[in-house]
Amino acid sequence: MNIRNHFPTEELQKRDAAHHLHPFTAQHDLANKGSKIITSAQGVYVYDSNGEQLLDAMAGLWCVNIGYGREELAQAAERQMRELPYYNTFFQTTHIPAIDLSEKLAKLAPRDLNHVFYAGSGSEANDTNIRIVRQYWALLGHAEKNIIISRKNAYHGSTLGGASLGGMNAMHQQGGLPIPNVQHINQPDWWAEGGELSPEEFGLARARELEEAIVEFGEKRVAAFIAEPVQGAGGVIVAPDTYWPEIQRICDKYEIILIADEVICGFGRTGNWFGSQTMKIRPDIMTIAKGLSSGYQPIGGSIVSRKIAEVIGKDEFNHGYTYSSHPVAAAVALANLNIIESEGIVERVRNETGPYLAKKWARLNDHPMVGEAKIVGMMGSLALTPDKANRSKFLSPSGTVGYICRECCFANNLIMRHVGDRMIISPPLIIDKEQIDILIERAWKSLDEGMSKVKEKGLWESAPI
Ligand code: PXG
Repeated sequence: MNIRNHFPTEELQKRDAAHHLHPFTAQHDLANKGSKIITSAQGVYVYDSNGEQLLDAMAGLWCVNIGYGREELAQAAERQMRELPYYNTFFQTTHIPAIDLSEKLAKLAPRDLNHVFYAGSGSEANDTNIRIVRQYWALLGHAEKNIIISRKNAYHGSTLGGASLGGMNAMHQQGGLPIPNVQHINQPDWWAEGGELSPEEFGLARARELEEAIVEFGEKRVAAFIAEPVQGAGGVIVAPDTYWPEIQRICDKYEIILIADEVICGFGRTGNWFGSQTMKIRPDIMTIAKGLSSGYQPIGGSIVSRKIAEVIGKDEFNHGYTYSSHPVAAAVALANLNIIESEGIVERVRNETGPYLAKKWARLNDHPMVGEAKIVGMMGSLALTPDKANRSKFLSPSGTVGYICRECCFANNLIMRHVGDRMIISPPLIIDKEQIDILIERAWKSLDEGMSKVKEKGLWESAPI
């Protein structure tokens, strides 16, 4: 128990419901139920207002890579706030945290990705990317090369640009999206959409949709392709092995800018500094956020290649945010990267805790409700099914069963989320083997309880194939 001195939970919930609008939430439903109030956190655990300790297998929102409670980051923020809490980099000025962080990122990023444009979030960074790739081609005399191809069920943010790049129908429906000249091809989700094809055949087929789209819209019109190395918010969808090499081939052949959205995959999540390295692709631009500061400060950015920086630099780039290269956020991000590096966190995920988690996670395949257990580094998913052999979906609307299981996880003090009927994890990268054992134990128990509830409610029924 770890109850701090604060108002009683019910009172806090009432005050929250009275004035606070939550993201991606049906507000009235939440007001009736009452939100869970998180009061403090340490390591891989968060504590709620009732004193419960929950294992945070989502690292907040895929971001707290170094875990909670790192004093060094608090000190970096405090130091920077005292020295220079704010200054902009618009009008021929700069500051030391921006210089230091950019240099660090240029060193960490692969190949010649060595210039950084900062934003306050991943969404903003993807908006920046839209501007960058269109301006790049315009400056080269190809203003008509302005179509960006993305994927259905991708998540690239919640701003108008980010949500347009994303392939979430529910988001497009609200607000008249996507913006013009953004097109979506199908995702490489073999479990849900592979049909009779082998994963390898399916991976190739889905990658070739990019080529078909380029041919359809015209090589002269397509500016860029954007994708997450592993789709995160879409349900931790790992493409079959054949997918990425083919995507790279197509981008090379047609000279399409490849944007790897590393907002989740970056900074160790997949066992390398960047998911692009794990998937062996060569992006021209990488979107970063989340693990960049381990979520301790809001900061995102676009790391672009030398070639793109060279072209963009020819003219004034009419774009920027008040908080682009915010000094406190930059100082905290740098302290975070130094910790990841000096403590060998990426290597530990790659060589030690990642393989350990992978072994344990694979055992969940034996659970009668799990059809597919996928894992890359420290991001994993479980496809829930009433009939493994046929890769059946549930008859109930997607998400019904996932939600029931998520509630069981919460009741077992495990924060494991659901996306539709997939369960997902993305724990802090500092999770140790003992904590992984606890995670798996709670996950298994929650799946058992979830399955019982699903059966009790008469929901153990397959959708027609
Ligand atoms: N790209 C990717 C790949 C992301 O996962 C963004 C861009 C946008 O970043 P910001 O910092 O603007 O949120 C994200 C964010 C979820 C969930 O439910 C995932 C994200 C954000 C909110 C919810 O899994 N990812």
